[in-house]
Amino acid sequence: MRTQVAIVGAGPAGLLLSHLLHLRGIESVVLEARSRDYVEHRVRAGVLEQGTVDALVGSGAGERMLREGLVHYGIELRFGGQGHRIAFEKLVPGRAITVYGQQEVVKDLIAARLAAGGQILFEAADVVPGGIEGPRPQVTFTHNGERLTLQSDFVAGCDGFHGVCRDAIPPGVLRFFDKEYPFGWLGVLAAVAPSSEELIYSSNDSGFALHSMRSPELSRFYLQVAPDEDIAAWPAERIWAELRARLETVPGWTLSTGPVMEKGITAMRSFVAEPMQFGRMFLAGDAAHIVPPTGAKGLNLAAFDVTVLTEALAAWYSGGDAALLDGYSQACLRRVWRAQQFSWWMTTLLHSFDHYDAYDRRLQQSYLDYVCSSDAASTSLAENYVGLDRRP
Ligand code: FAS
Ligand code: PHB
Repeated sequence: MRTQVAIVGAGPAGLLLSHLLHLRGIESVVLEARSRDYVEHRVRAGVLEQGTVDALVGSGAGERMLREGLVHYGIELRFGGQGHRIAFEKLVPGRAITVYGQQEVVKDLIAARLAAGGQILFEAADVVPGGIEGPRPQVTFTHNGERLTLQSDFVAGCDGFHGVCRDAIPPGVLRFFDKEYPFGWLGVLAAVAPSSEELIYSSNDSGFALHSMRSPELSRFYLQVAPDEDIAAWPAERIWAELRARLETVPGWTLSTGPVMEKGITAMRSFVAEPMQFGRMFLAGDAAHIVPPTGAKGLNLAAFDVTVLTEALAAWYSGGDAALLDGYSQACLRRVWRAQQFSWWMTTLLHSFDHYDAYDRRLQQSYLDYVCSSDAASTSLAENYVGLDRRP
């Protein structure tokens, strides 16, 4: 098999890259380890930055998102018995977020690719990238019981944190930066109308809780739990009791409950691999970096990486100009580190840390109070949350 760009991974990064390349007349083949059904139902991120919305709409894959996505002009920080709205319309006029599940983005991009005759090989096993240091890389894999080789000009590693592409780069080339957090998130999808119009980030001594949503009928919640928490220890009754304890902290506000459709525990980590490229291999999305989901940046960073990579590949194919390809990593890393710092900041601002003493907790409360009472401080939160403009 032969193509111009071999893409490993059919998550948001790989699918959006394939779609954007197609619009520039550049061929690709996407190799995905899991089934179509699996990737289309994997519940993950939920908040799209303005730039991601623009990329989807601008590329013709945003029509259902515009119809079904929930546009929000603010979020609430809840602590000390009070709710504090971060009003985007006041602080960052004209910018908003769109709440639209990652699995919906994946469904829309798969549909767009297949409608355009794109090639996505699901259940591709034992993917092995090779020859990435030379001009003719290839990816071998097993599909329908047959061992195949895909020859290409470039390989895009969009296979997430646990993929194989990052590890295909020779030892000693990459430098890793990482941080583990002393807690995880228990994510819950519930068939109940949201109890709030907008997202609520709630900070308590007993732990953080987030009230998000997916539609007028579907709510999405997260609870800070121990990093090694066993999901079996969280029956629905306990989930609702803890969500109420951490969210019903403002007089008169109550949480509606309903059937739990899906629950799972996500580790919290920060991670960056530098550089995000080697030879003809380019890493994008979680394959290159991970952020704690507190700032809702993971999916949006992936989208940004592939818009940069698309421009670089288009310059190379249209005129042999390799400057943007050579500068890909640098162009992405400035925004990657901005999102890393913001995600770390939101996480340390809102979560409870066992090693915090009484003095630390007072500092945290004072900082929360300052962020919500100072226009300068809340503007900084708002502009990072809705996403800085798309210039690298
Ligand atoms: P992805 O991990 O989405 O996609 C990688 C794809 O590559 C997957 O489909 C995988 O099956 C495939 N793959 C892996 N290895 C392969 C191999 N060897 N061969 C072929 N294919 C291979 N972000 C938020 O903003 N908010 C959240 O609430 C949030 N929650 C999350 C919960 C979980 C459990 C996880 C893991 C992540 C969460 N994230 C969240 C971050 C997440 O949304 C990522 O940022 C986003 O999926 C990044 O997209 P990709 O880079 O495409 O990686
Ligand atoms: C979500 O809706 O999944 C979500 C929203 C905001 C976050 C993280 C996750 O910070």
